[in-house]
Amino acid sequence: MLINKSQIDTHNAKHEKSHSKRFASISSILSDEGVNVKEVIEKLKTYQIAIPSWALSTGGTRFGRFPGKGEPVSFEQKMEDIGLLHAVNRSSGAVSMHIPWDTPKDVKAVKQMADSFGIQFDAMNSNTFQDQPGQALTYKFGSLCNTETSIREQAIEHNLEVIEIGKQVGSKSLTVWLADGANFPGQQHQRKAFERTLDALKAIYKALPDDWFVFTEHKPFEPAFYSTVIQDWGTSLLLAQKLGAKAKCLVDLGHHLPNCNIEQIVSRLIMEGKLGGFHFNDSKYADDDLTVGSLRPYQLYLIFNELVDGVPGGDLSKSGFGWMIDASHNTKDPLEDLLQSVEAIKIAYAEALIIDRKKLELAQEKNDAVKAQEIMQHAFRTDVRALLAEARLQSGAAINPIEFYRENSVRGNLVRERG
Ligand code: PSV
Ligand code: MN
Repeated sequence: MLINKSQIDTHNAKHEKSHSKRFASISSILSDEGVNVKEVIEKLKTYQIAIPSWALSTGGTRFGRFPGKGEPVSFEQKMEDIGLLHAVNRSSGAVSMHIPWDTPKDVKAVKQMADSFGIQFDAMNSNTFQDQPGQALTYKFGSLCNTETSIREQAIEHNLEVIEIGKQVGSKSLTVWLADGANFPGQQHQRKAFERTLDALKAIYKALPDDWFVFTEHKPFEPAFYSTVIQDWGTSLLLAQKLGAKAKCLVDLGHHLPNCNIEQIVSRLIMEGKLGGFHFNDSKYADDDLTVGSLRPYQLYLIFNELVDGVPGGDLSKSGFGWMIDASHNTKDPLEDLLQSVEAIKIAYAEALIIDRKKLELAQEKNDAVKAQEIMQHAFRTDVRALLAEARLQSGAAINPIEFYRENSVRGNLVRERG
């Protein structure tokens, strides 16, 4: 299903009056506070968030899945859905591919399709955490850390194949998440498992084109419940430092133990030039993969505060980091869910952009904790949604993406097309 300009125009005409009021009001308040509203809007317009190729269908839990209707089956249909999202919000102009879950039959055709929708290829994701049909050797006891050389070689080979596909579509990075670990104390020699993983990553690193990065994604548990080989950002950083300049760390928000200070991890990684990118989601208990910002929007904002502070000019679209949503569950329409996630990410970004950093620095230097908190929470509590709507309006997207989606019965049309 294609979204045409006249549908967007009709929607915007209906909503423009109330939007203009809100935008005029927030612009005047922010200008009085010394914020360059035009600059904020420009940054919001260029910042794009990648949609994972696997998140366009209803997710599930290990207890089952309740598939929705009109869901994409082929990779081409998934690209169509991302094109649709991007047409509605002009903020989802990238896709992150998962291989082999979403291996396109015709890579060239998919690239052409992406170009026609204005979609770039963000990081490629390899998968050595499951056995695939017809696979020669099992990953039951790990992939890159496996005690068997032949299994490690098979996993390395898979990563090289993913790089090859990535080269054809114009991606510039590879994300490696490993399920490697142990369920029981003593099952795995901790140091040897790390060393084997490092050696295997070295082989992958060697095959990486000069203008590519490899990201290691840490996770403390699941599916291994006693230990994982890349359990935290310390191990991830260690690997990145040992591998070289093209190796960086990817932070999945759900891959931390409860109450972890993720924003501080982000700050440290930026400081060392080792932040590679993000997998965005939200969670209450563990790796819940819930809609971004649905539970802890303040944490998300604090992460964006570190990003804006750490990236020159606070312009995240020029940072070179990977920005992917890694959320999926079995309750919402996946497209509406992704629209909500993108919105939450951009709200956090906009709020971080309007922080009065000069005043904050002064408060920090004077150890004025009360003032610092006031400044931080003032920006967080400012309703920036009209700034996002204005950025969309200027980019030719819908003022209110979810309303647009419902007004135009997008899911209904997809069901008619796909069944
Ligand atoms: C693992 O929990 C993870 O976060 C990795 O990024 C995977 O590639 C993704 O989820 C999909 O299962
Ligand atoms: Mn992830």
